[in-house]
Amino acid sequence: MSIVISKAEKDISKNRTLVMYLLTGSLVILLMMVFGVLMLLAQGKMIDVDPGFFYEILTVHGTGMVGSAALAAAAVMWYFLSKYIQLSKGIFIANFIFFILGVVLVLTGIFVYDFAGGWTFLYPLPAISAGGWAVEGAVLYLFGMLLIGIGFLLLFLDVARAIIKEYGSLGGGLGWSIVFGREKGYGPPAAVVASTMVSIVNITALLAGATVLVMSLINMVIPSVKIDPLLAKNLTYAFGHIFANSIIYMGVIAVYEILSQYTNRPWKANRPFLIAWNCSTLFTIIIYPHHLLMDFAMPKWMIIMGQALSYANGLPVLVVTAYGALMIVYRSGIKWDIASSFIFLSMFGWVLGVIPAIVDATIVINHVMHNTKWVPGHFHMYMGLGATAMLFGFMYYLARVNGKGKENSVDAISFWVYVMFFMALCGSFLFSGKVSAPRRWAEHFPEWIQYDRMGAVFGIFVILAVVTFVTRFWNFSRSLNSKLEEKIGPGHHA
Ligand code: HEM
Ligand SMILES: [Cu+2]
Repeated sequence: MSIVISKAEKDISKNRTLVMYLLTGSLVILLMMVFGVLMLLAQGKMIDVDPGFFYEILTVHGTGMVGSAALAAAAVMWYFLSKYIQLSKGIFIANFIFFILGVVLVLTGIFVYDFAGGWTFLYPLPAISAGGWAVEGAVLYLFGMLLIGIGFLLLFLDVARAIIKEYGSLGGGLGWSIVFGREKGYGPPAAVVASTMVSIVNITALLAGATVLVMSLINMVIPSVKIDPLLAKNLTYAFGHIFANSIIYMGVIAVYEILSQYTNRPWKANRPFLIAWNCSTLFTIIIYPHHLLMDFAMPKWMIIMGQALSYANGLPVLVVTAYGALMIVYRSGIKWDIASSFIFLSMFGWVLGVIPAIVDATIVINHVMHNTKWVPGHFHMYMGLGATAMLFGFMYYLARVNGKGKENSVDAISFWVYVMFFMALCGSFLFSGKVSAPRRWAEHFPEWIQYDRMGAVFGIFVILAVVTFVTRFWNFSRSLNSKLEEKIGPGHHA
């Protein structure tokens, strides 16, 4: 009896940390969506916002979305990976604490000291704002980012450690013996393969990010210490590109695990699957120069590599996953609830978003489209309909697993509102790009404004839908608290 309860307690307490991650992540996403609509209202001249404040909102929206989606996606990874290997709960909690501390500093830097240099904090802009913000603001922002990065770095180091312990090496986690034909059969569970990839690319990304953050901080304190701006830009985009991409590679673990549970069919890591993940591991790291196609001082081979391999980057994993998802669902008699619908949608959103991204990664097109709203148009598609769909799907799944999965028509309607209006929102961005509206401009010409206004309306509907998802999850988390108190008494939280 006591054994049964203590295991249950363990499960629930495990879920409590997870729930903190997901609740924080989804609440921040919701709040950032409100900021997103504010930007569109400002660009559409429906509200009057000081341009300086617009760029503060832009900074907080970009930073906050990627950070909170990564936090929630890390929870997805951690949850499923814990089925196969022993991860440190202490590190999992430490990452959360680093995250909260970092967020406080970042928010103070932005809203108290007016830092508005964008999530790219591109050297030397943070230090030289021509009076836009106090240097204290930039220091707080960069230091906050550094703390968030250290937390994630600890988490991925722990993931790598646990994978090496169980599978001998990171190559073991990526199924090299199968890839290189030394063995026949299947590799490690899909969740392990994906987590190995993510820990490799993100440890790389976070080290690059920490390097440029520390260098910039030193430069701000001792201005005579200068950095090569091109090096700084390379480090920044290596970090930004990889870290933002990793969200979907963590979220996709929910696709593998949830679809195989719902269909009662295993998702096996066969050789093509493993080869795809190995390719994406390498490509994700080396294609970031597609963010520097306009930088003529870059070595030409890096630019060409950035373009050529960008086509190949996400594609292998996307193909094996989308194909695998169709196959596993085909004639399986799967039950379509909100969780499985979100998971299936996420494949669709990912595929759809990659198409305009590939278009943009073509140098000739990039020279025209780059820095137009075409770019936010494509990444909102795979972030909003791909990555965050995986996260919301996982939140519904978690409630269901814990016996709190009572969904009703409000959830179903919200799901469809989310899909339709998010798609429309992305469409409005792509249209803005088509009429050459630049991205990241507070002031828009009259020709561009109609798309901003449409986008604002679509965004409001998206927010309403997300309020439903977050409220559901909130209620579930409260029921989890009372369940824990019943079992072990109040004031005795694990
Ligand atoms: C209601 C939903 C959303 C709305 C209305 C919205 C709106 C916006 C707007 C207006 C911009 C600035 C575009 C410009 O350059 O002029 C933007 C940028 C951005 N958004 Fe969103 N967004 C939403 C959801 C999301 C989601 C779900 C994510 C990611 C998880 C995201 C990530 C970003 C990023 C990374 C940027 C770029 C910031 C920069 O250029 O520095 N957004 N968004
Ligand atoms: Cu990129």
